[in-house]
Amino acid sequence: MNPWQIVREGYNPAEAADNGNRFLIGNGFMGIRGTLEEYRLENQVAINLAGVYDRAKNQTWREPVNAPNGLYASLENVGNIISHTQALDIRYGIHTRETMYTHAFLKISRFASMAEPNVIYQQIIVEPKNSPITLVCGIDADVWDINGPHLMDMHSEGGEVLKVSATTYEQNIPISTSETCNKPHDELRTMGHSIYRVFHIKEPFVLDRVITINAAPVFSTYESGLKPHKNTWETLWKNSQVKIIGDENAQLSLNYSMYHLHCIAPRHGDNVSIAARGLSGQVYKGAVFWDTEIFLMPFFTLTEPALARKLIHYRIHGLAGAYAKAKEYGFDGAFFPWESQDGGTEGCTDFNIVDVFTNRPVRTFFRDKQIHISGDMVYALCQYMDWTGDEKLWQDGGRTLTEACAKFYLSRAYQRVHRDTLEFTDVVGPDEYHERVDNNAFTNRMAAYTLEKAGMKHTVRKPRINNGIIEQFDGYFALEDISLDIVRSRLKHPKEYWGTQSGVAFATQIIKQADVMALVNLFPSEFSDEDVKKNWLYYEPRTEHGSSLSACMYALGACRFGRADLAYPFFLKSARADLDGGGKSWAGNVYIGGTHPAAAGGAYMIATQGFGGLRLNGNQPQLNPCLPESITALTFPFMFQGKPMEAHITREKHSIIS
Ligand code: IFM
Repeated sequence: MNPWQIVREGYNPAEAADNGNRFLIGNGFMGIRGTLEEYRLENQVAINLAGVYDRAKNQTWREPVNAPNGLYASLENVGNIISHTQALDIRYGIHTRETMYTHAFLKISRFASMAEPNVIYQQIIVEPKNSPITLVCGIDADVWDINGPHLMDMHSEGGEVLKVSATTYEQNIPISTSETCNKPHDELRTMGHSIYRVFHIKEPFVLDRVITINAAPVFSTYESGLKPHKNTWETLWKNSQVKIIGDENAQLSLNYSMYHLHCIAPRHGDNVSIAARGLSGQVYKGAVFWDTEIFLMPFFTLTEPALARKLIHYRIHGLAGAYAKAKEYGFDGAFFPWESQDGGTEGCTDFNIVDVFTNRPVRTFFRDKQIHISGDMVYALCQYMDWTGDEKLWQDGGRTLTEACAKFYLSRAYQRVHRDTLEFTDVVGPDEYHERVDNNAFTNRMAAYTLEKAGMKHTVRKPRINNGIIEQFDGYFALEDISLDIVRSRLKHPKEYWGTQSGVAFATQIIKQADVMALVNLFPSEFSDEDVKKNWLYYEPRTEHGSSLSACMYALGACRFGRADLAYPFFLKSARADLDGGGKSWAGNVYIGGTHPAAAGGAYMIATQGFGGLRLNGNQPQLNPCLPESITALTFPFMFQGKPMEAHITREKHSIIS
């Protein structure tokens, strides 16, 4: 098995959405869905731009913008498809398709340059078999949008350079796609604003095209773009690759996860972070959730601290939006957006789901009640500072952020007159199927952590514990305790949302995703291995894993009590989320398909913190491995307080080399 190669045989347009995620390429500035060159918007083709948002006319939801597709290419008069392969080289982010038609062979390769953020290189090889073939390639101006259209005043130009330019509806942000190529075309063709070059091909033919997004056209060749691109990838892997010995599938799957994380890291922009669906499209409004701080930060903190700092800085920069949100609800301090968009503004609405039965928007409480979000920011900041030793970030806004979040919690807290502890009522914890609950254990701990870090002396109410089991929120144990299968059997529609007060899970103990398990993992020193085990055994059968954020927390938990065998399937589930596809694509009538960066970040956490057992003990990194049977050795580089280190783990011994 080649641990750097993803291959799919056979031509199946029904797989376009899954393959679009599976074969994504990207360079942090943009993500290019892994669709075929001849596909158009109905197949979810997208060049998705990081951090560029728009609200289209008459739409309530803002979402990120897709650029006109400069990668379009198709053959005419080629007959039927005889064989077809789509492949992704995940070491260097190179997408290739090879198709044998009745009358020609076609191979197209492409990569989004890691060295030149605005640039995509494409090479088209056509080998006619017995009759002349026509190649049409250019810029398809019909852009896939979920809540569009976003591109206004579109116009196109053709000549040596093809160009389609437009401006966004809301803020007139210029968006352009340009294309150059290394051969003269036979004719130009236009369709609406789309513009194509046409080549009549009689002999084997190689065409190099360079597509630039929001930048001046680049005249170059595929080969010359490839070298700096590959060099950049080499450096990224040198600083991050986790080497797994003994288990090729685990190696491939983890490489794949980390490939995605590298593709979406916003190395080139300021005040940009990572959206919950990465750069795979407009789902979840392209917004940044707690996924980044809790599930992605460990990867970047350990492998690319400068990028991790940027991610925190995005939140510091977004404090104004968090102050505004707190004020909107009558609170002090900083209440961070649940779905953060450009500038740290809130993208989440009060009606985030559409009911499948009535097609009416449903009141959801993610925006106003999922208050653990502010504590998640403080947690990520402090973890970053502990691992990197970057105390300066505290002066550069970290302290302000922490104090502002603490102020928010103090103003949001509830105190009974006869008690001296603070409570947090009417909240939503990580388990979104139970809305408006009191004293969610995870939320309370995040609030307490924030108050501690801000130097405020207040006690927050601790969770109730029954026989070692932490009650997820007040009254949870009294809910109907039935199996996942029974709850599932109560569904009346495959797309039905399980949460909200009328959802099938709401009155039961079935939870959407790791909640208590997230708590015990994020605060490992406060829970013994035995505590973790008891809670794992209780909560796992009650967890639907309806979010891709869930599996990694259960894997990490299982490693705590030495059960790598229980962790391993959750590891593969996290690492292969986008490779295997098949995750939930609908929340009610709202489309939620796309890639799952948090699962990818979770896979990295499982490998390093779970299987490797990497943790800070006092001020020193240490290992406490829990290797699955199939893995005989694990090595990985990481940065600790400015120094490169390497963890070496086998079943017999382990060490950290600096
Ligand atoms: O942040 C998550 C949330 O925890 C569950 N629903 C999806 C969000 C984005 O991944």
